[in-house]
Parts: sequence; C-alpha cells; structure tokens
Amino acid sequence: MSEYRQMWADLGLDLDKHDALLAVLGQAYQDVYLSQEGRPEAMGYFDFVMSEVHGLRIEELMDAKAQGRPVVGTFCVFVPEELILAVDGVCVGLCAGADFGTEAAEAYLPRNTCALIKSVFGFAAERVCPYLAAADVLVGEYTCDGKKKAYEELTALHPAVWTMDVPQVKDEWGTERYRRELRRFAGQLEELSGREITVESLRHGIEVVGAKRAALQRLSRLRQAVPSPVSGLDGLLINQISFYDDPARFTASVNTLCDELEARIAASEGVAPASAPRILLSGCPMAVPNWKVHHLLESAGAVVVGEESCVGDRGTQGTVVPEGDTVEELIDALVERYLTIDCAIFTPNPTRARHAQAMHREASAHGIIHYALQFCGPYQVEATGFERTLEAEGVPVLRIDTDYGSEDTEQLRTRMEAFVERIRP
Ligand code: BJ8
Repeated sequence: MSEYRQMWADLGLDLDKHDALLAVLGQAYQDVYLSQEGRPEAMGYFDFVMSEVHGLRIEELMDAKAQGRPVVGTFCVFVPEELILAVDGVCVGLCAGADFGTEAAEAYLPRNTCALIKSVFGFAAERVCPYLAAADVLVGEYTCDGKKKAYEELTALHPAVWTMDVPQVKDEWGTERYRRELRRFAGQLEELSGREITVESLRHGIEVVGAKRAALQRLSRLRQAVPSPVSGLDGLLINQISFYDDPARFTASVNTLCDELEARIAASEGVAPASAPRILLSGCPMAVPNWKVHHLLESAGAVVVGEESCVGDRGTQGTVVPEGDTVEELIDALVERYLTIDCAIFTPNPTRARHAQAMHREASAHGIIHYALQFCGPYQVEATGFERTLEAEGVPVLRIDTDYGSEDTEQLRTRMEAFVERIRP
C-alpha cells in the first residue's frame, strides 16, 4: 500500500492513525474471512476489492474527480444512486462499521449515540477515511433523530453537507414531500456537476442501478438453497462492497459468483452441512467492517442465509420501472420504488415484519436474530412488535442489542450458541 501514501497525504489523512486502522482491518479480514473454508473461487474478486479498499478504489475516485465527475457521499439507501449516475457522478456509501475514534466522536456527539453514527464521526475527526475526504459533498438524509441532528455537527468536519428530508409516514403528504426532495436533489446535482439530467441520462442511471440490484437479488435467492452454497459472511461482505465499488464491474462480478453458486447448488455442494441451523438476520444495517454477529453465528455452526437489512434485502428490494417521457415522470418512478423500503423510521411499518417472515420461509430458515444497535430508537422499539408478530407465526426470534465493541462478545457468543442449539433441526 506504500504507493498510495502520497495520495492519502494529499487527501489530508493522518497517516499514522490511518496505518493503525489498516493494520487492524487487515488482521480482522485475515481472521474472519480468509480463515473460512470452502469459499467459492469467485470470492477472489471481493477479497481483492477489500485489499484495495483504501488504495485502488480511492485512486479511481481521484481520477473521476480529475475528469470533473463529482463524488457524492451518502449514509442511507433513501438517497438514489440513479440521480448521481445521471450527472455522471460517483456514489459512495459512507456508513462505517468500526469501533474507531470513539473518543474523538464524543467531542461532537453524546455518548448515547448509536455506533453507526459515532463511527462516521470517529473516522472524520481522526482523519482516517479517504472516502470522506474524497467526497465533494455529503448528503445527510433526515431519517432517525440521531442522524438528523448529527448532520448539523458534521458540517464542522466536512465543507459541503447537503440535507434531504425523508418522510416518516408513507401517506400522500409524505410521498409528495419525498418527490419534492428528489427534484431538489436533482437540481443540486446539476449545479454541482454542470451537467443537465436528461431522460436518457436518468434512464441510464436507472438501468445501471437496476442491474446491480438484480444481481444482488439473484445472490439472495441462491443463498436460499439447502445446503447454502456460500457463507453468510461472504453474502454480507458482497452487500457491503456494493456501496462503494464501481457499479458495472461489481454487477458483473456478482453475476460471475452467482454462476459458480448455481453449479455448486447443482452438485449439492454447500459451505455447511444441509443439517446446519439456518438463520435470518433482521435489523440495523451492518457497514464494513461490522462482521461480528455473522462471525459468531457461523463459528457456532449456523449459516446465515439472508439479511433483512439495508445492507441486504431491504436495500435491494423492488425495481424502478423506467416508464415516462420526462425527467419528472422518471423521478416519480424512483419515488414509487424507494418508498417500498420498510425502514423502522416509518410509522406504522407493518411490511418489515412481513418481509422478514417471507424471507425466513423462502430461505428455509429455522429462526431470526433481531439485530439492533444500542441507542437506536427506531429498531430497538420496533423489535417488540416484530418479535410478537414473528413468534405468533411460530418463528423463533432472538433479540440482540449491541455495538461495535468487543466487550460483549463472550456474552453474545453464549446467547447465540444457546439459540443455535434451540433451533437446530
Ligand atoms: S433506510 S435503516 S440506511 S435510516 S442504527 S443511524 S436508524 S440510530 S441506519 Fe438506516 Fe436509511 Fe433506515 Fe436504512 Fe439511526 Fe438506528 Fe443508528 Fe441507523
């Protein structure tokens, strides 16, 4: 990675702290990912992406910027990548999943803030994230209270923070509000890039993102096979990488992996025995390098067969139907698809539990882990009704509230091992 040091210095990173971060990440990847047995060969591409996560991909972003293409950082699946691509921009997801810079983050945020938000601030304040540094603009969407208020503080750490209001109720007014926000966002992108969004450019963005979602949906379906042809850890990693890799290259690589998985399924080849307990994860998004729960579950002999999460099926569900002869009509098509996302910030939000139930059935799973980050009001509160609904349908649910630290690892291990034994077929 030494060839990238000048680039990191030019981006204003703190090289010593950045070295420390890369050392921890590299070791974790070795321990959690490269130690797995029986991985598909096509995972080699995703291993390569991870090995170059702060190298080659950042170089690509810098090249894009040199060509006048804006780099837009986002924190939520409600910010449409289609519109960013329509101005030839690059979209990078900036949610962070590492326990890093917590003290620095707490200079801006109260201690009882969820780990996902704190992690972003830790990375920004300690100057260790080249994605944050490379982004021309950050889009702070108003979803949960934590994020909404944190974006006010983020302006102290980045020169350009835009905001986007996201409704909390999916009624006529909420739909109209979101439509207006997407039109406003489109105008901001045009101004930033100096490029007009046309029907053709937006259709192109819709096609590129649609192909990416279709590939991830295909992967999700293949994970339903018994025995599972790929580990939950690898499934999660691919969804995580989808937020910052080049979309066309990523799509092709996922489809190559899916071809290999189809051959494995035909040969009844699995990463775990057909009798292994199968678990669905549901809850808060897990950003790179948050692999804690999957690692514990799969180390206990279970296999994670899907994620009802924004880094998973909640984020990739639905399709934008590119019907319409005007940009406004195509934006309406975006609104229709995006408002199918059943994030816990919405009230009421009955489709999330139904979605999880359907995923559980289709994946022949034996139980669900409801995963919430501590201090995440939306998911922690919604967990009660979620568990009641699913248990009433005979689906075993284990609720976990955790953070990015390792202090609770042994306690979680004990609870998860007990759950795995309880649901073992
Ligand atoms: S659409 S899930 S990506 S908001 S964990 S920061 S909710 S306190 S991440 Fe999300 Fe968009 Fe919803 Fe998806 Fe707040 Fe909870 Fe923290 Fe969270």
